[in-house]
Amino acid sequence: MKNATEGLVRAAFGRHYEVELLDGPQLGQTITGFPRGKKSPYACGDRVALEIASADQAQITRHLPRTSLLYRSDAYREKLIAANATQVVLVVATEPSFTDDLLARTLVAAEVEGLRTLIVLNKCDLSAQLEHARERLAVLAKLGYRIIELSALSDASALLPHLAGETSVLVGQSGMGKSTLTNALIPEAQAATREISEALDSGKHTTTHARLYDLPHATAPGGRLIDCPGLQEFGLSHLSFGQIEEGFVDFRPHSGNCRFRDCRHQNEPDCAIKAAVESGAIDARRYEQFQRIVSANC
Ligand SMILES: Nc1nc2c(ncn2[C@@H]2O[C@H](COP(=O)(O)OP(=O)(O)O)[C@@H](O)[C@H]2O)c(=O)[nH]1
Ligand SMILES: [Mg+2]
Ligand SMILES: [Zn+2]
Repeated sequence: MKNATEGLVRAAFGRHYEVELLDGPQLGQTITGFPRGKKSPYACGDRVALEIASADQAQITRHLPRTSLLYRSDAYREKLIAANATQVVLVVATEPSFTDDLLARTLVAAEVEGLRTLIVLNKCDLSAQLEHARERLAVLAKLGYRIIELSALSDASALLPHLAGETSVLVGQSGMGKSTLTNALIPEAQAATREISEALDSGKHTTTHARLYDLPHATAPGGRLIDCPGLQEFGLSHLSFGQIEEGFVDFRPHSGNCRFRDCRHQNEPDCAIKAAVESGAIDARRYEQFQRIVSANC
């Protein structure tokens, strides 16, 4: 007789998942969950239905309704990042340099999914590139995006007030300091990282899978944090022209005001977006970024 129950995906390894049981006699315990068939359609943060197979293994039969799903895609497949997150924390650093493209694409994905966004400029102790990084982020600050400057190695507490009650997913290129932030905010996370790197006997701490942590109640009540592997690209093949446009918050006041309803905002007459770029209402760099994302999708 199979024992059905519910669980929370704490870590996603691709072909299997670490799942915390949310009910039944093993409540609170963690078991290994396997998907049915060849697909791995679950993400870190998913609530799933399970059939318990043994004391430490279960089959995942489906995911329960999601409040959000952050994912990226290329022409061939979708890559799930996190389920049920409420906020995307985009981590960039003074060094190594970050790419505007990844930043813009992540913001679009978050906007379309209705997630709150927060940008962290990390490694502010490395002051040589600090001003340059600030200048690059200024265009986003002007749009109203919240930007928090900190040095995760010495003090990550500036982030705490923004994490209470949210399920935040850390997104960014590798080496920006996502895991350092996680370790600074969550005591158990540090232990887990150390154990893994000792077991592998490598000095490296490269994150290979997404993991969901509970933030301490004393510092960020109700907060959860998902640390993810670094991204080099954020493919948006799953988004339509209209969705990408919607993801550019600065385009919204002008959208729908072009002469042609199917305006691509290139060389059409009476284009409200181009007019806004010319008047300075839309930053030219944002317009170019939009055109790059849209043309990559064709
Ligand atoms: N100087 C400095 N280095 C940092 C800071 N935060 C992280 N690092 C370093 O940056 C490197 C990459 O950090 P990591 O957390 O693994 O980045 P992740 O790939 O985004 O998870 C590590 O060597 C960290 O020690 C910081 O605030 N200042
Ligand atoms: Mg990492
Ligand atoms: Zn137009």
